[in-house]
Amino acid sequence: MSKLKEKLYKKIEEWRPRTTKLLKEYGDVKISDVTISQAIGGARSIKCLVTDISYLDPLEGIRFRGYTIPEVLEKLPKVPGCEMPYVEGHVYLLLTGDIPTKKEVEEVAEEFNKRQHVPQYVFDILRAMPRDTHPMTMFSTAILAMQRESLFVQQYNAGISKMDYWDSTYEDALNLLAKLPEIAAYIFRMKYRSDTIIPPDNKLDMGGNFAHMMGIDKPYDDVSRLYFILHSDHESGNVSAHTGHLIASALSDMYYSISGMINGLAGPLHGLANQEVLRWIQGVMDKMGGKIPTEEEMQKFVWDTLDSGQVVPGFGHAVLRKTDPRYMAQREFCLKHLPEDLIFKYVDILFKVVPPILEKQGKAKNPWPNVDAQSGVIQWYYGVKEYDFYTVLFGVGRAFGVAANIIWDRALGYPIERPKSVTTAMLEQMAVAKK
Ligand code: NMX
Ligand code: MLT
Repeated sequence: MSKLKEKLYKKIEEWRPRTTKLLKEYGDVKISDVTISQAIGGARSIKCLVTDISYLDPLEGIRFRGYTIPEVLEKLPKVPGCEMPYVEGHVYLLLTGDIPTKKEVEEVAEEFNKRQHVPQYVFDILRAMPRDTHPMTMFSTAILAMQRESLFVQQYNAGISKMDYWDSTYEDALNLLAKLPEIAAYIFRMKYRSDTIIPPDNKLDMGGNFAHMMGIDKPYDDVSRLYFILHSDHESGNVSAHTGHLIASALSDMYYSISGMINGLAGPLHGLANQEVLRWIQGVMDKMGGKIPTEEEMQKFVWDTLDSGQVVPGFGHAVLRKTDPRYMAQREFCLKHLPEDLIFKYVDILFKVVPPILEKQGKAKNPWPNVDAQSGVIQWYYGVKEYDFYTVLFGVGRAFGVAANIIWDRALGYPIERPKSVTTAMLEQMAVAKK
């Protein structure tokens, strides 16, 4: 058994009695009420999911296993000569809750290296798809195609105990996660770089190897590490994490679950917003003939978007009520590495003009920018100008958090998810009865 798996096993054994005790002794304690507007309005703020991988405070933003983003970036072991930590170390943190030592990170990197080989049939399937297929469709399909590899399915069919489900789920997770950077880079090079594929270099860490396979020089390795870490998890109610959890709750395996969560991430109100931000900014740039707009000119573009009934991409959030710390982490990177970049300057003006406009319009509950407002700028600067690829990068990162959640769901024996629905007539009756 690998050191990581051994540690995880110990943590699971320690954790199980906590969940059992809560269920047995306090199962009827009420933690949320549900109103009609929540039932119709996307279950907003209803507390009915449990995860210990990350927690999202509306004013503070995300904490991964209790650590804020600056703490994660500071405490996790760094790749020698680089600014950013190993993605492998972040995976260790998400899974176990502990900050790993350098040696523990190297062991995880070794684990991933051993599992990295992508079966040829995955590439064959990608190549058989029309080249103009959206990269998220390709990414999801490639993951789904590997479902035949699932060890969980084999072991389930062999009749293993429920207590052991997590073990083969963990194996599936590591096998799949190890392959995602290569699949993503393959899609990119096949679609956008005249089909010139760059094979992996097993001597590199995950972020370094991804930059190498993308064919982009330093500091794109650090950009990749930062991206994968920042996008990894956002507690469990967001569309992608919730979709992954929901699918897995039917005991569908990791491949089905991660492919499904990628499909949820591909929506413009969720992960696809990062491509929408760049598309929207490009539209503004075209109108401005490439020059930097004044604040007044930018205000007009924002109002035009709102007046035409569209949302301003990259702003607003279902939970956050302040600027997303993931936005701030990327903004700091931009201020250090690309302060004079034209698109960064556009984003900077948007940071100033959009929140007061959304406040004035009075609809959005959160007028501040989210992670997607800033992420495309960095990609564009380092040469990834094909913005429909951006959500794939989000997806690689998100897979680490969703997979960690699913392993723990299985370890703690969470049941199939099945909320109850009511009819409109029932709501009307309940409403009248309350008057
Ligand atoms: N621009 C214009 N209108 C907005 C925006 C925005 N950025 N954000 C919210 N609103 C509107 C929203 O459409 C709704 O309008 P209506 O009453 O006509 O249906 C109203 O404000 C209230 O919405 P909220 O309760 O503030 O937001 P909700 O929780 O429903 O949705 C988002 C959250 C993130 C879907 C929403 O803010 C949005 O559409 N933002 C733009 C797209 C985006 O950036 N998505 C990425 C989110 C992060 N991620 O990576 O997933
Ligand atoms: C996410 O990272 O999943 C988004 O910010 C959306 C969310 O948390 O609802």
